[in-house]
Amino acid sequence: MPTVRDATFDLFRAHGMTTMFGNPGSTELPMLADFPADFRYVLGLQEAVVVGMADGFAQASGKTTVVNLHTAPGVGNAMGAIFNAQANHSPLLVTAGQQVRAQITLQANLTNRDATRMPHPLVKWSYEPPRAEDVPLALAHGAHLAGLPPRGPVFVSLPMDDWYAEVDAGDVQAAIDRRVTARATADPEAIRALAAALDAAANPVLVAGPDIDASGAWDLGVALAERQRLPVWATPATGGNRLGFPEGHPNFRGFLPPAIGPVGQTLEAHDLIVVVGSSVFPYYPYIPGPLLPQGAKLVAITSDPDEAVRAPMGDAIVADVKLTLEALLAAVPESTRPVPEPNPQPQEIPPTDPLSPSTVHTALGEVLPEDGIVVLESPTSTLALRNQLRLSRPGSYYFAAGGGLGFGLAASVGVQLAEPDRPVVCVLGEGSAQYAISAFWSAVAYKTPVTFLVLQNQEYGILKWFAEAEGASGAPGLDLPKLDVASVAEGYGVKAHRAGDRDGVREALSKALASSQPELVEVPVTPGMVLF
Ligand SMILES: Cc1ncc(C[n+]2csc(CCOP(=O)(O)OP(=O)(O)O)c2C)c(N)n1
Repeated sequence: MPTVRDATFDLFRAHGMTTMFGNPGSTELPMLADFPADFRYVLGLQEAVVVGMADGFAQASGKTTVVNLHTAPGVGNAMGAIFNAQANHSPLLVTAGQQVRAQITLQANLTNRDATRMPHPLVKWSYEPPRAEDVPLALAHGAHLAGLPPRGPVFVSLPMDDWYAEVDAGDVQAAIDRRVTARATADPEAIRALAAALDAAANPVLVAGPDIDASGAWDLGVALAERQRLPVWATPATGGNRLGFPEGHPNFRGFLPPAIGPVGQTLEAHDLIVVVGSSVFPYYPYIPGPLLPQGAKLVAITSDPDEAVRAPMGDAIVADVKLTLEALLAAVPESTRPVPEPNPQPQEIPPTDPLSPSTVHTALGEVLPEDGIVVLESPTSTLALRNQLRLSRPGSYYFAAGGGLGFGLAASVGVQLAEPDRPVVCVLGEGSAQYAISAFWSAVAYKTPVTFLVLQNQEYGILKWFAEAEGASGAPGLDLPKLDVASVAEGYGVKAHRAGDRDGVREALSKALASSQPELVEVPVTPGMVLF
Protein backbone atom coordinates (compact mmCIF):
# COMPACT_ATOMS: atom_id res chain seq x y z
CA MET A 1 0.00 0.00 0.00
CA PRO A 2 1.30 3.49 -0.75
CA THR A 3 2.06 5.83 2.14
CA VAL A 4 0.66 9.33 2.62
CA ARG A 5 4.07 10.57 1.56
CA ASP A 6 4.13 8.55 -1.71
CA ALA A 7 0.60 9.69 -2.48
CA THR A 8 1.45 13.34 -1.76
CA PHE A 9 4.44 13.46 -4.06
CA ASP A 10 2.50 11.59 -6.79
CA LEU A 11 -0.28 14.15 -6.43
CA PHE A 12 2.15 17.09 -6.66
CA ARG A 13 3.76 15.45 -9.72
CA ALA A 14 0.38 15.02 -11.42
CA HIS A 15 -0.34 18.73 -10.90
CA GLY A 16 3.10 19.75 -12.20
CA MET A 17 3.96 21.11 -8.75
CA THR A 18 7.54 19.85 -8.55
CA THR A 19 9.15 23.09 -7.33
CA MET A 20 8.54 23.60 -3.62
CA PHE A 21 9.52 26.64 -1.55
CA GLY A 22 10.21 26.16 2.14
CA ASN A 23 12.01 26.77 5.36
CA PRO A 24 12.21 23.55 7.35
CA GLY A 25 11.93 22.72 11.02
CA SER A 26 11.76 19.44 12.89
CA THR A 27 8.01 19.21 12.21
CA GLU A 28 8.62 19.24 8.43
CA LEU A 29 11.56 16.83 8.23
CA PRO A 30 9.45 13.64 7.96
CA MET A 31 7.86 15.05 4.81
CA LEU A 32 11.18 16.13 3.34
CA ALA A 33 13.16 12.96 4.14
CA ASP A 34 14.49 11.18 1.02
CA PHE A 35 13.30 14.10 -1.06
CA PRO A 36 12.44 12.81 -4.56
CA ALA A 37 15.09 13.54 -7.19
CA ASP A 38 12.58 14.94 -9.68
CA PHE A 39 11.51 17.68 -7.23
CA ARG A 40 13.28 20.97 -6.55
CA TYR A 41 13.31 22.40 -3.02
CA VAL A 42 14.01 26.15 -2.89
CA LEU A 43 15.18 27.23 0.55
CA GLY A 44 14.33 30.68 1.87
CA LEU A 45 16.00 31.78 5.09
CA GLN A 46 12.89 33.42 6.52
CA GLU A 47 9.24 32.61 5.81
CA ALA A 48 8.35 36.01 4.29
CA VAL A 49 11.05 35.25 1.74
CA VAL A 50 9.77 31.70 1.17
CA VAL A 51 6.23 32.87 0.40
CA GLY A 52 7.42 35.92 -1.57
CA MET A 53 9.57 33.71 -3.82
CA ALA A 54 6.68 31.26 -4.27
CA ASP A 55 4.32 34.13 -5.09
CA GLY A 56 6.63 35.36 -7.86
CA PHE A 57 7.10 31.81 -9.15
CA ALA A 58 3.37 31.04 -9.13
CA GLN A 59 2.46 34.24 -10.96
CA ALA A 60 5.20 33.96 -13.57
CA SER A 61 4.70 30.22 -14.19
CA GLY A 62 0.91 30.34 -13.89
CA LYS A 63 1.12 27.15 -11.79
CA THR A 64 -0.19 26.44 -8.33
CA THR A 65 2.92 26.31 -6.18
CA VAL A 66 3.65 24.39 -2.98
CA VAL A 67 5.00 26.19 0.07
CA ASN A 68 6.16 24.32 3.17
CA LEU A 69 6.46 26.29 6.40
CA HIS A 70 7.46 25.48 9.95
CA THR A 71 4.50 25.11 12.35
CA ALA A 72 3.07 28.21 14.20
CA PRO A 73 6.10 30.57 14.20
CA GLY A 74 6.84 29.83 10.54
CA VAL A 75 3.26 30.57 9.55
CA GLY A 76 3.38 33.68 11.72
CA ASN A 77 6.46 34.98 9.91
CA ALA A 78 4.79 34.31 6.57
CA MET A 79 1.53 36.15 7.21
CA GLY A 80 2.42 39.47 5.54
CA ALA A 81 3.59 37.64 2.43
CA ILE A 82 0.43 35.48 2.39
CA PHE A 83 -1.56 38.73 2.54
CA ASN A 84 0.35 39.91 -0.55
CA ALA A 85 -0.25 36.59 -2.34
CA GLN A 86 -3.98 36.91 -1.74
CA ALA A 87 -4.02 40.45 -3.17
CA ASN A 88 -1.94 39.25 -6.13
CA HIS A 89 -4.33 36.35 -6.85
CA SER A 90 -1.34 34.07 -6.58
CA PRO A 91 -2.21 30.35 -6.42
CA LEU A 92 -0.28 28.92 -3.47
CA LEU A 93 -0.79 25.64 -1.64
CA VAL A 94 0.70 26.67 1.71
CA THR A 95 1.44 23.75 4.03
CA ALA A 96 2.92 23.77 7.53
CA GLY A 97 4.10 21.01 9.81
CA GLN A 98 2.26 20.26 13.05
CA GLN A 99 3.03 18.28 16.25
CA VAL A 100 2.41 14.52 16.17
CA ARG A 101 -1.30 13.86 16.61
CA ALA A 102 -0.81 12.16 19.99
CA GLN A 103 0.68 15.38 21.43
CA ILE A 104 -1.59 18.05 19.94
CA THR A 105 -4.21 17.84 22.70
CA LEU A 106 -1.62 18.18 25.45
CA GLN A 107 -0.08 21.08 23.52
CA ALA A 108 3.45 19.75 23.42
CA ASN A 109 6.14 22.15 22.30
CA LEU A 110 5.70 23.28 18.65
CA THR A 111 1.99 22.51 18.62
CA ASN A 112 0.19 24.90 16.30
CA ARG A 113 -2.72 25.22 18.76
CA ASP A 114 -5.27 26.69 16.44
CA ALA A 115 -3.57 25.93 13.17
CA THR A 116 -6.47 26.61 10.82
CA ARG A 117 -7.54 29.86 12.48
CA MET A 118 -4.10 31.42 12.23
CA PRO A 119 -3.93 32.28 8.49
CA HIS A 120 -7.71 32.12 8.07
CA PRO A 121 -8.57 35.63 6.86
CA LEU A 122 -5.76 35.56 4.32
CA VAL A 123 -6.53 32.26 2.58
CA LYS A 124 -9.40 30.78 0.61
CA TRP A 125 -9.47 27.63 2.71
CA SER A 126 -7.71 26.59 5.90
CA TYR A 127 -7.72 22.95 6.98
CA GLU A 128 -6.13 20.27 9.13
CA PRO A 129 -7.14 16.75 8.00
CA PRO A 130 -8.86 14.76 10.77
CA ARG A 131 -6.94 11.54 9.94
CA ALA A 132 -3.57 10.81 8.37
CA GLU A 133 -5.30 8.95 5.53
CA ASP A 134 -7.12 12.17 4.58
CA VAL A 135 -3.93 14.12 3.86
CA PRO A 136 -3.70 13.35 0.10
CA LEU A 137 -7.35 14.25 -0.51
CA ALA A 138 -6.99 17.44 1.55
CA LEU A 139 -3.92 18.44 -0.45
CA ALA A 140 -5.77 17.66 -3.70
CA HIS A 141 -8.63 19.86 -2.48
CA GLY A 142 -6.18 22.66 -1.69
CA ALA A 143 -4.33 22.36 -4.99
CA HIS A 144 -7.57 22.57 -6.99
CA LEU A 145 -9.00 25.42 -4.94
CA ALA A 146 -5.85 27.59 -5.06
CA GLY A 147 -5.97 27.48 -8.85
CA LEU A 148 -9.68 28.22 -9.26
CA PRO A 149 -10.80 31.83 -9.74
CA PRO A 150 -10.20 33.95 -7.87
CA ARG A 151 -6.79 32.32 -7.57
CA GLY A 152 -5.12 32.65 -4.20
CA PRO A 153 -3.42 30.95 -1.28
CA VAL A 154 -4.93 28.05 0.68
CA PHE A 155 -3.52 26.50 3.85
CA VAL A 156 -3.21 22.87 5.03
CA SER A 157 -1.72 21.94 8.42
CA LEU A 158 0.05 18.56 8.36
CA PRO A 159 0.77 16.60 11.58
CA MET A 160 4.30 15.30 11.37
CA ASP A 161 3.45 11.65 12.09
CA ASP A 162 1.09 11.32 9.12
CA TRP A 163 3.63 10.71 6.38
CA TYR A 164 4.13 6.96 6.76
CA ALA A 165 0.49 6.01 7.31
CA GLU A 166 -0.80 3.74 4.56
CA VAL A 167 -3.54 4.80 2.17
CA ASP A 168 -5.74 2.91 -0.25
CA ALA A 169 -4.06 2.87 -3.69
CA GLY A 170 -7.37 3.12 -5.58
CA ASP A 171 -8.62 6.08 -3.55
CA VAL A 172 -5.33 7.88 -4.01
CA GLN A 173 -5.31 7.29 -7.76
CA ALA A 174 -8.86 8.59 -8.03
CA ALA A 175 -7.81 11.79 -6.23
CA ILE A 176 -4.70 12.16 -8.37
CA ASP A 177 -6.61 11.68 -11.63
CA ARG A 178 -9.17 14.41 -10.97
CA ARG A 179 -9.09 17.65 -12.96
CA VAL A 180 -11.29 20.59 -12.01
CA THR A 181 -11.63 23.35 -14.59
CA ALA A 182 -13.33 26.66 -13.99
CA ARG A 183 -12.66 28.99 -16.89
CA ALA A 184 -16.30 29.99 -17.00
CA THR A 185 -17.73 31.83 -19.99
CA ALA A 186 -19.87 34.91 -19.51
CA ASP A 187 -23.62 35.03 -19.89
CA PRO A 188 -24.11 35.56 -23.68
CA GLU A 189 -26.83 38.12 -22.96
CA ALA A 190 -24.40 40.19 -20.86
CA ILE A 191 -21.85 40.07 -23.69
CA ARG A 192 -24.46 41.15 -26.27
CA ALA A 193 -25.54 44.05 -24.05
CA LEU A 194 -21.96 45.19 -23.47
CA ALA A 195 -21.12 44.92 -27.18
CA ALA A 196 -24.19 47.01 -28.05
CA ALA A 197 -23.32 49.59 -25.38
CA LEU A 198 -19.76 49.83 -26.69
CA ASP A 199 -20.95 50.28 -30.24
CA ALA A 200 -23.44 52.96 -29.23
CA ALA A 201 -21.13 54.89 -26.89
CA ALA A 202 -19.84 58.26 -28.04
CA ASN A 203 -16.55 58.18 -26.12
CA PRO A 204 -15.88 54.84 -24.42
CA VAL A 205 -12.65 53.98 -22.61
CA LEU A 206 -10.95 50.78 -21.51
CA VAL A 207 -9.33 50.34 -18.09
CA ALA A 208 -6.90 47.41 -18.18
CA GLY A 209 -6.08 45.41 -15.05
CA PRO A 210 -3.70 42.67 -13.98
CA ASP A 211 -5.99 39.72 -14.70
CA ILE A 212 -5.66 40.40 -18.44
CA ASP A 213 -2.04 39.27 -18.22
CA ALA A 214 -2.70 36.53 -15.66
CA SER A 215 -5.45 34.97 -17.81
CA GLY A 216 -3.38 35.08 -21.02
CA ALA A 217 -5.63 37.69 -22.66
CA TRP A 218 -2.92 40.25 -23.57
CA ASP A 219 -3.47 40.17 -27.36
CA LEU A 220 -7.25 40.20 -26.95
CA GLY A 221 -7.14 43.41 -24.87
CA VAL A 222 -5.04 45.04 -27.59
CA ALA A 223 -7.37 43.76 -30.33
CA LEU A 224 -10.45 45.12 -28.51
CA ALA A 225 -8.85 48.55 -28.01
CA GLU A 226 -7.83 48.69 -31.67
CA ARG A 227 -11.12 47.45 -33.09
CA GLN A 228 -13.18 49.76 -30.91
CA ARG A 229 -10.62 52.64 -31.06
CA LEU A 230 -10.54 52.82 -27.27
CA PRO A 231 -8.12 54.92 -25.30
CA VAL A 232 -6.73 52.70 -22.53
CA TRP A 233 -5.85 53.49 -18.92
CA ALA A 234 -4.08 51.05 -16.63
CA THR A 235 -5.63 50.37 -13.25
CA PRO A 236 -3.88 52.51 -10.54
CA ALA A 237 -0.17 51.70 -10.42
CA THR A 238 -0.17 51.33 -6.65
CA GLY A 239 -2.72 48.49 -6.77
CA GLY A 240 -1.99 46.55 -9.95
CA ASN A 241 0.29 43.54 -9.58
CA ARG A 242 0.68 43.07 -13.35
CA LEU A 243 0.19 45.11 -16.50
CA GLY A 244 -2.96 44.69 -18.56
CA PHE A 245 -1.95 46.56 -21.70
CA PRO A 246 1.30 47.44 -23.52
CA GLU A 247 2.42 50.81 -22.20
CA GLY A 248 4.13 51.71 -25.50
CA HIS A 249 0.93 51.18 -27.52
CA PRO A 250 -0.45 54.36 -29.17
CA ASN A 251 -3.85 53.89 -27.46
CA PHE A 252 -2.27 53.77 -23.99
CA ARG A 253 -3.01 56.89 -21.95
CA GLY A 254 -1.23 56.13 -18.64
CA PHE A 255 -2.36 54.74 -15.31
CA LEU A 256 -5.32 55.97 -13.32
CA PRO A 257 -4.68 57.90 -10.12
CA PRO A 258 -5.41 55.76 -7.07
CA ALA A 259 -8.12 57.83 -5.35
CA ILE A 260 -11.89 58.22 -5.81
CA GLY A 261 -12.16 61.89 -6.82
CA PRO A 262 -9.13 61.89 -9.15
CA VAL A 263 -10.32 58.69 -10.93
CA GLY A 264 -13.67 60.35 -11.62
CA GLN A 265 -11.90 63.46 -12.94
CA THR A 266 -9.47 61.49 -15.12
CA LEU A 267 -12.34 59.65 -16.80
CA GLU A 268 -14.28 62.90 -17.41
CA ALA A 269 -15.81 63.05 -20.90
CA HIS A 270 -16.18 59.27 -21.19
CA ASP A 271 -19.70 57.93 -21.32
CA LEU A 272 -18.81 54.23 -21.02
CA ILE A 273 -15.95 52.82 -18.94
CA VAL A 274 -15.12 49.16 -19.51
CA VAL A 275 -12.85 47.78 -16.78
CA VAL A 276 -11.19 44.45 -17.53
CA GLY A 277 -9.39 42.22 -15.03
CA SER A 278 -9.25 44.68 -12.12
CA SER A 279 -11.08 45.57 -8.97
CA VAL A 280 -13.03 48.84 -9.21
CA PHE A 281 -10.65 50.31 -8.08
CA PRO A 282 -7.65 49.75 -5.79
CA TYR A 283 -8.09 53.18 -4.16
CA TYR A 284 -5.65 54.72 -1.65
CA PRO A 285 -5.34 57.38 -0.24
CA TYR A 286 -8.89 58.62 0.47
CA ILE A 287 -9.69 61.60 -1.70
CA PRO A 288 -13.48 61.73 -1.95
CA GLY A 289 -15.41 62.94 -4.97
CA PRO A 290 -17.90 61.69 -7.53
CA LEU A 291 -17.16 58.02 -8.32
CA LEU A 292 -17.70 58.55 -12.04
CA PRO A 293 -18.25 61.46 -14.39
CA GLN A 294 -21.87 62.61 -14.55
CA GLY A 295 -23.95 60.20 -16.64
CA ALA A 296 -21.11 57.74 -17.31
CA LYS A 297 -21.76 54.00 -17.16
CA LEU A 298 -19.20 51.43 -16.00
CA VAL A 299 -19.03 47.70 -16.71
CA ALA A 300 -16.34 45.55 -15.12
CA ILE A 301 -15.25 42.11 -16.32
CA THR A 302 -13.62 40.08 -13.54
CA SER A 303 -13.12 36.44 -12.63
CA ASP A 304 -13.38 37.37 -8.94
CA PRO A 305 -16.95 37.47 -7.57
CA ASP A 306 -15.77 39.45 -4.55
CA GLU A 307 -14.19 42.12 -6.75
CA ALA A 308 -17.48 42.25 -8.66
CA VAL A 309 -19.75 42.72 -5.66
CA ARG A 310 -17.66 45.09 -3.56
CA ALA A 311 -17.30 47.74 -6.29
CA PRO A 312 -19.12 50.93 -5.24
CA MET A 313 -20.57 51.61 -8.70
CA GLY A 314 -21.23 50.16 -12.14
CA ASP A 315 -22.20 46.70 -13.36
CA ALA A 316 -20.02 43.61 -13.43
CA ILE A 317 -19.71 40.41 -15.44
CA VAL A 318 -18.13 37.57 -13.47
CA ALA A 319 -16.34 35.22 -15.87
CA ASP A 320 -12.96 34.26 -17.20
CA VAL A 321 -11.32 37.41 -18.57
CA LYS A 322 -9.79 35.75 -21.62
CA LEU A 323 -12.94 33.92 -22.70
CA THR A 324 -15.03 37.03 -22.10
CA LEU A 325 -12.73 39.23 -24.17
CA GLU A 326 -12.82 36.62 -26.95
CA ALA A 327 -16.62 36.67 -26.94
CA LEU A 328 -16.79 40.46 -26.74
CA LEU A 329 -14.33 40.86 -29.58
CA ALA A 330 -16.44 38.57 -31.75
CA ALA A 331 -19.54 40.62 -30.94
CA VAL A 332 -18.27 44.16 -31.63
CA PRO A 333 -17.78 45.69 -35.09
CA GLU A 334 -14.77 47.71 -36.26
CA SER A 335 -15.56 51.18 -34.91
CA THR A 336 -15.62 54.31 -37.05
CA ARG A 337 -14.71 56.51 -34.06
CA PRO A 338 -11.51 58.55 -34.55
CA VAL A 339 -8.31 56.75 -33.53
CA PRO A 340 -7.18 58.02 -30.08
CA GLU A 341 -4.42 60.64 -29.98
CA PRO A 342 -1.01 58.93 -29.82
CA ASN A 343 0.49 58.34 -26.41
CA PRO A 344 3.15 61.05 -25.69
CA GLN A 345 6.82 60.02 -25.33
CA PRO A 346 8.34 59.77 -21.81
CA GLN A 347 9.53 63.11 -20.42
CA GLU A 348 13.30 63.57 -20.39
CA ILE A 349 14.46 64.76 -16.92
CA PRO A 350 17.67 66.89 -16.83
CA PRO A 351 20.52 65.13 -14.94
CA THR A 352 21.04 66.11 -11.29
CA ASP A 353 23.62 65.17 -8.66
CA PRO A 354 22.68 62.86 -7.05
CA LEU A 355 20.56 61.50 -9.88
CA SER A 356 16.80 61.71 -9.87
CA PRO A 357 15.15 58.24 -9.79
CA SER A 358 13.65 59.24 -13.16
CA THR A 359 17.10 59.47 -14.71
CA VAL A 360 18.00 56.08 -13.23
CA HIS A 361 14.88 54.60 -14.82
CA THR A 362 15.68 56.27 -18.15
CA ALA A 363 19.08 54.57 -18.00
CA LEU A 364 17.39 51.28 -17.14
CA GLY A 365 15.06 51.72 -20.11
CA GLU A 366 18.08 52.17 -22.38
CA VAL A 367 19.61 48.81 -21.44
CA LEU A 368 16.62 46.64 -20.53
CA PRO A 369 16.17 44.02 -23.28
CA GLU A 370 12.79 43.78 -25.05
CA ASP A 371 11.89 40.63 -23.12
CA GLY A 372 13.06 42.06 -19.78
CA ILE A 373 10.92 41.64 -16.66
CA VAL A 374 10.71 44.27 -13.93
CA VAL A 375 9.79 43.42 -10.34
CA LEU A 376 9.15 46.73 -8.62
CA GLU A 377 9.26 47.85 -4.98
CA SER A 378 10.57 51.40 -4.91
CA PRO A 379 7.64 53.39 -3.55
CA THR A 380 8.62 56.99 -4.42
CA SER A 381 9.62 56.02 -7.95
CA THR A 382 6.80 53.62 -8.89
CA LEU A 383 5.12 56.17 -11.15
CA ALA A 384 8.39 57.41 -12.64
CA LEU A 385 9.40 53.88 -13.58
CA ARG A 386 6.10 53.17 -15.29
CA ASN A 387 6.26 56.52 -17.10
CA GLN A 388 9.86 56.08 -18.25
CA LEU A 389 9.87 52.40 -19.22
CA ARG A 390 6.59 51.79 -21.03
CA LEU A 391 6.80 48.01 -20.59
CA SER A 392 4.96 46.35 -23.44
CA ARG A 393 5.25 42.58 -23.29
CA PRO A 394 3.04 40.18 -21.36
CA GLY A 395 4.54 38.85 -18.13
CA SER A 396 7.01 41.72 -17.87
CA TYR A 397 5.98 43.39 -14.62
CA TYR A 398 5.24 42.26 -11.05
CA PHE A 399 4.29 44.44 -8.09
CA ALA A 400 2.71 43.79 -4.66
CA ALA A 401 -0.96 44.66 -5.12
CA GLY A 402 -1.42 44.46 -1.34
CA GLY A 403 1.40 46.92 -0.66
CA GLY A 404 3.25 44.73 1.87
CA LEU A 405 6.97 45.40 1.60
CA GLY A 406 9.22 42.36 1.18
CA PHE A 407 7.48 41.10 -1.93
CA GLY A 408 9.87 42.66 -4.45
CA LEU A 409 13.22 41.19 -3.52
CA ALA A 410 11.83 37.73 -2.78
CA ALA A 411 9.41 37.58 -5.72
CA SER A 412 12.13 38.52 -8.20
CA VAL A 413 13.99 35.31 -7.31
CA GLY A 414 10.82 33.27 -7.85
CA VAL A 415 10.04 35.03 -11.13
CA GLN A 416 13.57 34.33 -12.39
CA LEU A 417 13.24 30.64 -11.42
CA ALA A 418 10.02 30.46 -13.44
CA GLU A 419 11.45 32.47 -16.36
CA PRO A 420 15.08 31.34 -16.60
CA ASP A 421 15.47 32.68 -20.15
CA ARG A 422 14.24 36.23 -19.55
CA PRO A 423 16.30 38.93 -17.84
CA VAL A 424 14.74 39.96 -14.52
CA VAL A 425 15.46 43.36 -12.96
CA CYS A 426 14.31 43.96 -9.39
CA VAL A 427 14.03 47.68 -8.58
CA LEU A 428 14.09 48.37 -4.84
CA GLY A 429 14.11 51.23 -2.38
CA GLU A 430 16.82 50.66 0.21
CA GLY A 431 14.12 50.53 2.91
CA SER A 432 12.00 47.97 1.04
CA ALA A 433 15.01 45.70 0.52
CA GLN A 434 15.27 45.11 4.29
CA TYR A 435 11.94 43.24 4.57
CA ALA A 436 13.23 40.27 2.57
CA ILE A 437 16.96 40.90 2.73
CA SER A 438 17.93 37.22 3.04
CA ALA A 439 16.45 36.52 -0.41
CA PHE A 440 19.90 37.58 -1.65
CA TRP A 441 21.13 34.27 -0.25
CA SER A 442 18.52 32.29 -2.24
CA ALA A 443 19.35 34.26 -5.40
CA VAL A 444 22.99 33.18 -5.04
CA ALA A 445 22.26 29.62 -3.92
CA TYR A 446 19.96 28.89 -6.88
CA LYS A 447 22.06 30.87 -9.39
CA THR A 448 19.18 33.13 -10.35
CA PRO A 449 20.78 35.96 -12.34
CA VAL A 450 18.48 38.73 -11.13
CA THR A 451 19.77 42.28 -11.58
CA PHE A 452 18.96 44.20 -8.38
CA LEU A 453 18.76 47.97 -8.79
CA VAL A 454 18.68 49.68 -5.39
CA LEU A 455 17.75 53.36 -5.12
CA GLN A 456 19.32 54.89 -2.04
CA ASN A 457 17.51 58.07 -0.94
CA GLN A 458 18.31 57.67 2.79
CA GLU A 459 14.67 57.84 3.84
CA TYR A 460 11.26 56.24 3.84
CA GLY A 461 10.48 58.77 1.12
CA ILE A 462 6.89 57.77 0.41
CA LEU A 463 6.01 58.08 4.10
CA LYS A 464 7.33 61.65 4.12
CA TRP A 465 5.09 62.32 1.11
CA PHE A 466 2.11 60.77 2.92
CA ALA A 467 2.94 62.74 6.09
CA GLU A 468 2.68 65.94 4.10
CA ALA A 469 -0.51 64.85 2.33
CA GLU A 470 -2.10 63.85 5.67
CA GLY A 471 -0.88 66.97 7.48
CA ALA A 472 0.93 64.63 9.90
CA SER A 473 4.15 66.51 10.53
CA GLY A 474 6.80 65.52 13.06
CA ALA A 475 6.51 61.70 12.77
CA PRO A 476 9.67 59.88 13.92
CA GLY A 477 11.34 57.00 12.09
CA LEU A 478 11.29 58.26 8.51
CA ASP A 479 15.04 58.66 7.91
CA LEU A 480 17.41 55.86 6.91
CA PRO A 481 20.90 57.35 6.95
CA LYS A 482 23.75 55.28 5.47
CA LEU A 483 21.88 52.06 4.81
CA ASP A 484 24.39 50.21 2.65
CA VAL A 485 22.46 47.50 0.80
CA ALA A 486 25.39 46.86 -1.55
CA SER A 487 27.65 45.74 1.32
CA VAL A 488 24.92 43.61 2.88
CA ALA A 489 24.28 41.94 -0.50
CA GLU A 490 28.01 41.29 -0.87
CA GLY A 491 27.84 39.50 2.47
CA TYR A 492 25.30 37.12 0.96
CA GLY A 493 27.56 36.58 -2.09
CA VAL A 494 25.94 39.00 -4.55
CA LYS A 495 28.40 40.97 -6.69
CA ALA A 496 27.66 44.68 -6.14
CA HIS A 497 28.35 47.79 -8.22
CA ARG A 498 28.00 51.37 -7.04
CA ALA A 499 27.12 54.03 -9.61
CA GLY A 500 26.49 57.77 -9.36
CA ASP A 501 25.94 59.15 -12.87
CA ARG A 502 23.79 58.14 -15.79
CA ASP A 503 26.60 56.53 -17.83
CA GLY A 504 27.83 54.70 -14.74
CA VAL A 505 24.33 53.37 -14.02
CA ARG A 506 23.90 52.25 -17.62
CA GLU A 507 27.28 50.54 -17.65
CA ALA A 508 26.76 48.77 -14.31
CA LEU A 509 23.28 47.64 -15.31
CA SER A 510 24.58 46.31 -18.64
CA LYS A 511 27.24 44.28 -16.83
CA ALA A 512 24.72 42.92 -14.33
CA LEU A 513 22.23 42.05 -17.09
CA ALA A 514 24.91 40.16 -19.02
CA SER A 515 25.98 38.16 -15.97
CA SER A 516 24.86 34.63 -15.27
CA GLN A 517 24.89 35.40 -11.51
CA PRO A 518 22.77 37.77 -9.42
CA GLU A 519 24.36 41.23 -9.35
CA LEU A 520 23.34 44.47 -7.69
CA VAL A 521 23.65 48.12 -8.69
CA GLU A 522 23.25 50.68 -5.91
CA VAL A 523 22.60 54.31 -6.87
CA PRO A 524 22.30 57.30 -4.52
CA VAL A 525 19.25 59.33 -5.63
CA THR A 526 17.53 62.58 -4.74
CA PRO A 527 14.93 62.17 -1.98
CA GLY A 528 11.21 62.75 -2.51
CA MET A 529 8.43 61.52 -4.76
CA VAL A 530 8.99 61.49 -8.54
CA LEU A 531 6.15 61.23 -11.01
CA PHE A 532 7.78 61.21 -14.47
C1 LIG B 1 5.38 45.16 5.61
C2 LIG B 1 5.28 46.64 5.51
N1 LIG B 1 5.69 47.41 6.53
C3 LIG B 1 5.62 48.75 6.44
C4 LIG B 1 5.09 49.34 5.32
C5 LIG B 1 4.93 50.85 5.25
N2 LIG B 1 5.80 51.44 4.21
C6 LIG B 1 5.31 51.73 2.99
S1 LIG B 1 6.44 52.42 2.00
C7 LIG B 1 7.60 52.40 3.22
C8 LIG B 1 8.97 52.98 2.98
C9 LIG B 1 9.73 52.37 1.86
O1 LIG B 1 11.01 52.94 1.83
P1 LIG B 1 12.00 52.75 0.64
O2 LIG B 1 11.97 51.36 0.15
O3 LIG B 1 13.33 53.25 1.03
O4 LIG B 1 11.38 53.59 -0.56
P2 LIG B 1 11.03 55.14 -0.74
O5 LIG B 1 9.71 55.39 -0.09
O6 LIG B 1 12.12 55.92 -0.06
O7 LIG B 1 10.98 55.30 -2.21
C10 LIG B 1 7.11 51.81 4.37
C11 LIG B 1 7.91 51.59 5.60
C12 LIG B 1 4.63 48.49 4.29
N3 LIG B 1 4.08 48.95 3.18
N4 LIG B 1 4.76 47.14 4.40
